[in-house]
Amino acid sequence: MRILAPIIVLGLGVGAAIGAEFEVRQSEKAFLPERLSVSKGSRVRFANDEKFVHHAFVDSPQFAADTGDIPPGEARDIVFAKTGAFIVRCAIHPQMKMTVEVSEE
Ligand SMILES: [Cu+2]
Repeated sequence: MRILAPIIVLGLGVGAAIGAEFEVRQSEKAFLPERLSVSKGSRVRFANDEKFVHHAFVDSPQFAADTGDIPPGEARDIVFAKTGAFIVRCAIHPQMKMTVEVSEE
């Protein structure tokens, strides 16, 4: 028999996968990890570890999404509904960049 225990997201480490949920940290004006592979429909949480606002977005011809401002200590999600490789940027810090690769489920 398989026992399903409750899973706590924090403490599993950078980029840890929980079902179709992933977490990206925003720390020292960088996204961690810099590259993440997920399946289509996955929810990626962007957590702000800093004392100032971040604002993650994707703007590609195939897929666009925007978290809006993410206040310090808070998180916002993006659901990646299309396959492809998408660059995530921060609207406030142009040097911040990561890639999310989305494959078929
Ligand atoms: Cu930022």
